Amino acid sequence: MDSATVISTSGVAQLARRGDIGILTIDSPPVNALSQKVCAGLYEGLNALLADAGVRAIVLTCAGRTFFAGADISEFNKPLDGPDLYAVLGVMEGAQKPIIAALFGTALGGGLEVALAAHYRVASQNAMVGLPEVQLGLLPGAGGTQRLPRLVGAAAALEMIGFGKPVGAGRALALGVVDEICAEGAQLAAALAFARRAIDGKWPLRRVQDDDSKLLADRGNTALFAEFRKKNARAFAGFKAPENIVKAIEAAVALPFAEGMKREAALFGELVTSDESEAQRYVFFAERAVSKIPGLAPQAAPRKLAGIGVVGAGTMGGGIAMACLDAGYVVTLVEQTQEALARGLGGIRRNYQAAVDKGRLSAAQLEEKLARLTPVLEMEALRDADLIIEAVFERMEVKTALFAKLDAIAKPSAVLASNTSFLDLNEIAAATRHPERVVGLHFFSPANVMKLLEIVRGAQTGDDIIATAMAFGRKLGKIAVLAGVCHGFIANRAMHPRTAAAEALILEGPLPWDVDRALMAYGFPMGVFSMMDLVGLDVIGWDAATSKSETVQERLCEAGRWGQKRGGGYYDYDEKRVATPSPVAARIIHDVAAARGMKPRGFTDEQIIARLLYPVVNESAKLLEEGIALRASDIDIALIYGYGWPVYRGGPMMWADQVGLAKVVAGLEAQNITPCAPLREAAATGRKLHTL
Ligand code: 3H9
Repeated sequence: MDSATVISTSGVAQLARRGDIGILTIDSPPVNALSQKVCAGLYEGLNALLADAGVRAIVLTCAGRTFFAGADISEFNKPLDGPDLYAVLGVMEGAQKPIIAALFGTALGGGLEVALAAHYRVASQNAMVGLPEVQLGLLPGAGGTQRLPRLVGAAAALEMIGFGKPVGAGRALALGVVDEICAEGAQLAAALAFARRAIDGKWPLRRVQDDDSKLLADRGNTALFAEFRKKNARAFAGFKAPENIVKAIEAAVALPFAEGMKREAALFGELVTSDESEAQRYVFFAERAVSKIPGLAPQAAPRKLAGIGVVGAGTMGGGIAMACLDAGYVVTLVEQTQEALARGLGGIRRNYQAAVDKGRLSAAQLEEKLARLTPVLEMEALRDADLIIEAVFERMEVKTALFAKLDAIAKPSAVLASNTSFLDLNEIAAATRHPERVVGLHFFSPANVMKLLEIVRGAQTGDDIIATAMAFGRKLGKIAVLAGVCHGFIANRAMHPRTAAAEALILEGPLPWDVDRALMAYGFPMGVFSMMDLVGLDVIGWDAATSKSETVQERLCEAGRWGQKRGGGYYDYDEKRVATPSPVAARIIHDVAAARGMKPRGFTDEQIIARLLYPVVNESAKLLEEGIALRASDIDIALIYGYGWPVYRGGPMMWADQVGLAKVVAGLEAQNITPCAPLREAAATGRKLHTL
């Protein structure tokens, strides 16, 4: 192909010509987000090519790794300075020359909306396209909700925009989102050839907004939308954006384009200023910040890991082994007795079999995974492992004895990790001759499912070990959060006050189901009492030998109400483990409260939430102050992925800022809890807690 002649390069925009075809290339690393600068470049570049009498068609593309990946998320709610995205789209749709967008990489959000305002779209075969705004608590606000349905029909648009999952180029072609796909990386050549045909064939200027033929069938079809809402009510609960998206697509079907655009703008306006979207946009950046560890020695490269050893085949060890197998590792699983090993293996096989039964895994994949697992009774089998993860009984002397042994067996380059949830990692590391190779890998149960992995850095843990652990977490598909050593690390320590507050609160009036209902209405997937029943009341700090019938938990446990496994705890459970409020538990609570002279009173859901979650905010601020967490947003991420803190609340730090720190401080004081100094200082000075 003849090379193009560059006409000008200014800022992010390069203008070039190949014969009578103009090429506008935007170059704004890393992902060509549509910042104000990019919009200005697009606006001026397009206008220049449109004004150039020698140009008869325009190809629009990007340099670098991707076509525009969306609006610049960091610029929402910033004052506008220059032409915005709407102005760019106006120029495109008013153009009297065909504009062909050449897509590659990830054409997402505003990026796809730009492409939809072009007359034609050509995509590299490995490109992904989509409107993922819902994941940021938004809707596609640059015509996406009006143009995409015109190309793909209302039902497909509901799926694509409602869930925000990008589709591959092949599917995009089948749906009608793009007009042609080409070999990987050949999008510019293909778009130029496409433009040539458009010029020579005098093709009409095909504006998406002008053709609503695919929408006609659904005009008046209210059932389509009602069913979509009903089917997804659970998935969408608590989120604001999905409902506005459905409304916007309803408008696309029912209204002329210009009116639909006005409706979209109003619905977008509601979302962009909402707390939910502010929280979700923050989480987007927080998720990316969490993997950045400042101050690591530049030469601290991750070690290569191939073989993983797991010591302990209980629930945690089994889950960890599965997580490693799922990531493609070769795993050696060690237990002390044949019986325990067989039980652990049985559990792993059963879990995989359940996935096969649900069609999520093939029988061949199951066998392939198990073929990479070597169950053994001898610790010496770990001599070649690159990483050994201990998941044995949570007692210090057990762990130190094991680490001393591992230290002698493991090869010098091996990383030694403990899955302890509460114990002092430094003491564990001190049992070895090389504490610098000891790290905490704190998985959450079930370890093969839960996304959070806390990487615990001991006083002597080497930088390269931290780098290795972070890379390992990524390979497992986890969100790895770095934590310092303290009792409970980040997630468990931050959430402990919630449990303590809940246990105290039920003596004051609200019953466990009232508390759980308030938490679920707030957005947690499960209430705190349901959670305790699930884990087992007997294993969370109860000892039959010392039980004195003083607390509700003691009374429940003494009565054999150990939770779900016993058919009753705070709730009663039927044979299918369906919970109902328990009159027995209510009586015990009443009796314990009466014995302490407490009289029940009413609490609103808001008061229950303040009572339970303000102490979490306080503990989180302490974690930050003590340097246990690197940044506030790491705590938010840990609680979102470890405890199901609703993403549209942004975690405790973001939520506290939205509630108002003065209110949180006053609420804590009303509970006789002293707000920690940084929280008080932030409230007094107007500083935000939720920094990235
Ligand atoms: C929208 O378009 C609204 C419209 O309807 C218009 C309404 C008017 N903005 O993820 P990565 C940064 S909403 C700003 O690590 P990957 C990111 O923070 C938007 N920055 O790479 C990171 O920075 P750093 C709809 C962004 O290869 C760096 O780029 N679009 C944006 O794993 C690399 O990102 C979306 O929701 C952005 N839009 O994944 C798409 N995107 O290096 C959001 C990325 O400093 N983006 N950055 O940490 C993504 O899904 C992924 O970033 C992508 C690349 C798949 C593109």
